[in-house]
Amino acid sequence: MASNCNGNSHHFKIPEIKFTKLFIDGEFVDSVSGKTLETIDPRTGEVITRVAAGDKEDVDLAVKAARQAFDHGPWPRLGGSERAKIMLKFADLIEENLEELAALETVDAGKVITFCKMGDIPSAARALRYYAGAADKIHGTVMKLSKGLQGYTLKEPIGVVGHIIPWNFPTVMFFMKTAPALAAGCTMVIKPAEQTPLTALYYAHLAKLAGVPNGVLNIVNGYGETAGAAMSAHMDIDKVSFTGSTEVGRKIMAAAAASNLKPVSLELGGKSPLLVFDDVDVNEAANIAFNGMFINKGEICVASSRLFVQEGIYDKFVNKLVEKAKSWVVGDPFDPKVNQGPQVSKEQFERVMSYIEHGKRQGATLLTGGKRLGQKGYYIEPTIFTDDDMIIAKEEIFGPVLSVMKFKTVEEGIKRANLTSYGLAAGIITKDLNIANTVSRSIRAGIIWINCYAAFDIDCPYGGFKMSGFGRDFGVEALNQYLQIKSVVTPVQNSPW
Ligand code: TXE
Repeated sequence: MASNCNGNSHHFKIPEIKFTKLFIDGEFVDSVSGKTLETIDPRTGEVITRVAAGDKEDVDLAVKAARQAFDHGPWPRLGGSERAKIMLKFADLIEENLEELAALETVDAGKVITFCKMGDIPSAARALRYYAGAADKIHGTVMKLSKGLQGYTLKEPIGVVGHIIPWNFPTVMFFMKTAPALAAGCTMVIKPAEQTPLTALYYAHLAKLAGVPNGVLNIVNGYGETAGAAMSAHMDIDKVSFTGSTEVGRKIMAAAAASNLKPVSLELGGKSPLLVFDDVDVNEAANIAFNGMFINKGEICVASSRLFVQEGIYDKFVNKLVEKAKSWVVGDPFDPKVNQGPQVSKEQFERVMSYIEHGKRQGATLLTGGKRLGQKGYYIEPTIFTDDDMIIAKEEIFGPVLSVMKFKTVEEGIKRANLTSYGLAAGIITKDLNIANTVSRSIRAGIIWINCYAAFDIDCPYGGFKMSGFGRDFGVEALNQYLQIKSVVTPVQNSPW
């Protein structure tokens, strides 16, 4: 391990926390119960601040405001270009406050500041601009029907949307869900993860400054079992969009079915395979594979956590990975030299450590890492096991733990890659176009990267196959998730056709 700079935390200043209340109907308000929740600095385990904790009553108030804004307010009735104008302003305001937002995200989620500045926060502005560009291009189709009829379809906003989001990419998730919903003309209630409530409240403030009307965008921080459950069971929420665990995804779907049958879209976890073939440049491929796994401290749903390396280069490849792990800097995420910050919470830290212990007990070979770093905060060494068919290679760990496995033939690689109940992402590294094409068609996953990994673009939809969920974020597909189609049919009198 190159370094662990836990002890230096005090060198980096925590930004001032300006917003700690719920945001309902355009105002920052306390929760009805007066309850609050702690948000923790994962670098130290200390409390950053307390924010209002919403419950069913607060969700009811937020939904009421969103309903009113949808049924009677201007937002869904504005021309698309008018909504776009406000969204573009919102994007500009995010860029103007980039430094502060990046620091808030870093202290709340333990994400490295350089990535927050270059990736997460700018991606918010990008998402708003992308969907603003689509807001005035929402078209139906005209149909010449049989028996003297003609018809057309209208794409209408689906209504009041509930967004339930996780803690690993608080900003990216916030905008991958709210930007298309705003463009569609929906109104919404957002429940950020209880571990990372801070940036969402700042975004609410900026939305108001940009001119998003009251009631369109409401934020109820709170716990999943209370605020989250109240949203999925709500009779007046017309759609729920969720990213999180498979277990909670099931609960949300059941609650939606038992209430008003609202449609849901679910982006759940993964255990994504990356296949590396003999013909590659080992150094380049090892870079892709290493980053695919350890970026964002392994707290990324598409992490390439099952790495299959073809036998001809296996030994050399594994050595390269270990080399990379040794020069990977784990430490205070505010330090620009650092590659990996702390896991988001004590709970996640313990969960990851227990998987590591389980791997050791099951007899997996530990190549590097496997230990906590420092005495304070939730830092874990980048950990690499070689193993086959063990629990650690099957279940989503959601931390810096990689399983490397050896394979012989293309057919075997495909078969083993598909041996999972998940189907979120996969990667292939090869110079052979035919192998790349065959494997990409054969793997059951929502996004396949060839000779790159975790290469996201707002214009490229992604989402799950199998138990990784359904529905798509990003791209025009995401916009369609917030629209519904109405068909209008009318007779054409005296038509000669
Ligand atoms: O997720 P939860 P957790 C996976 C990853 C991780 C595991 C557990 O494997 O280790 O899930 O993480 C809200 N009704 N992913 O426990 O609980 C919750 O408040 C409605 C993968 O943190 O699913 C938060 O806002 N909502 C993933 C959100 O759901 C409920 C990202 C996600 O939390 C609820 C995160 C309920 N009953 C975790 N219970 C990905 N796909 O990227 C909780 N929530």
